[in-house]
Amino acid sequence: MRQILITGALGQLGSEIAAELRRRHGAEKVVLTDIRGDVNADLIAEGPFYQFDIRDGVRLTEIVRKHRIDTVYHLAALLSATAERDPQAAWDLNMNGLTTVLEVARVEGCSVFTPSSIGAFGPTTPRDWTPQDTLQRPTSMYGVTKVAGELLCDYYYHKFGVDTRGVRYPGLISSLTPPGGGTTDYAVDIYYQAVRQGRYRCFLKGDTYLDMMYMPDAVRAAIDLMEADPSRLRHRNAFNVSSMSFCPEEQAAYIRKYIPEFEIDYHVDPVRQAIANSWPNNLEDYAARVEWGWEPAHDLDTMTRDMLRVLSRRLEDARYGWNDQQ
Ligand code: NAD
Ligand code: AKB
Repeated sequence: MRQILITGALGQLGSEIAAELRRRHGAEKVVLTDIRGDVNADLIAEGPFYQFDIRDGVRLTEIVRKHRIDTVYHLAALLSATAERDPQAAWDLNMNGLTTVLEVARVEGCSVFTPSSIGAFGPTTPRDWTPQDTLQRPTSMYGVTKVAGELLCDYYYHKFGVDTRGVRYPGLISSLTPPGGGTTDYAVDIYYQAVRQGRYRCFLKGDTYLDMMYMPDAVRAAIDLMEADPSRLRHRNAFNVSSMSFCPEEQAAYIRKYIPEFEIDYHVDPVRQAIANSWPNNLEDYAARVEWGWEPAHDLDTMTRDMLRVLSRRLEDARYGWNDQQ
C-alpha cells in the first residue's frame, strides 16, 4: 500500500489529485503540503496537511520520514504567465523546488511524479502532432524550467535509480480550484463567465489553437503512470498526453450549444499571446498509449456539458446562500 505526499496540493491540479488519491487509499495515507493554507479547507481538514516552502529540504525529510512516504507527486511550481512576470522567482521555485524533492527522494527511496507541460516546446518544434521525441527550445522561462526539469528527472533515474516519471500536460480545465496563472487559464474562465454573465472577454486571439485536457483525464494520467509496470516504460520524463485541441472561437461555439445567447470578444494580452504562439497546436501521444495504456475519456463536447452543469449548479447554490467558491 502506497504512502503518498503531494506538494502544491492546494493548487488546480493538486487539489484534484489529492481528492482522488484519498478516495482510493484513504485520507491518512495521502499527506498534503503547500506554502499556503487559506484555500480548500475541506481537503486540509480531512487528513494530514503541512504548510511549508518546498525548498526547505530539512522539513520535507522530517515529514517523509514521519509518514514513511514512498511516492511524491511534486506539483508546486509557478505557471507560464506568472513565470514570465518574474523569471528569477520562477527559476528559483521550479528548479530549486524540484532539486529539493529529488534529493529527498534519492536519500529516502521515494518515487517521484513531476508534471511537464506543452510549455516544454518552442517555436521551432513541429506544431501539429508534435512528436514525443523532438526539438525542445522553448522561449518562455516556464518552458526553460520544464525542459530542465525533464532532463533533471531523467538524470536522477539514470544516475541514482530514482523512479521518476512525468507527463507533458496540455492546458487543464477544471471546476474545483481556479487555475494559478497560466496562458491556458482563459479556457477555464470562459465557462465561469458564460454561467455568470453570458459573455467573456478573451485574452488570446480567437483562432489560437492549443492542446487542452479535462481534469478527470489529467488526474487519471498521473495515477496510471505512477502505477504502470516500470519494465514497460521506455520513456520517463516526460510523456506527451493529449485529448483535445481547440481555439477560443471553437470553444465559444460549443458553449452556445447550451447557452445560445453566449457572446465572446477579444482583448489580446501580448505576453500570453506570444507564449501561446510558441506552443504546439496538438501533441501526438503514441508512446503513452503503448507504454502504459493512456487513453482519454473526454472531448470538447463532454467537457463543456459537464463544466456548465457543475458551474450552473454551484451558481444556483450560491443564490440560496451557499459559498460560490466551494
Ligand atoms: P497551481 O498554481 O494551481 O498550484 C501550485 C501550488 O503550488 C499552489 O497551491 C501554490 O500555493 C503552491 N506553491 C507555490 N509556491 C510554493 C512553494 N514555495 N512551496 C510549496 N508550495 C508552493 O498550479 P497547477 O496548475 O496545479 O500546476 C501543478 C503542476 O502541473 C505544475 O508543475 C504545472 O507546471 C503543471 N502543469 C499544470 C497545467 C495546468 O494547466 N494547470 C498544465 C501543464 C502542467
Ligand atoms: C500554463 O498555461 O502555464 C499551463 C500549462 C499549459 O503548462 N496551463
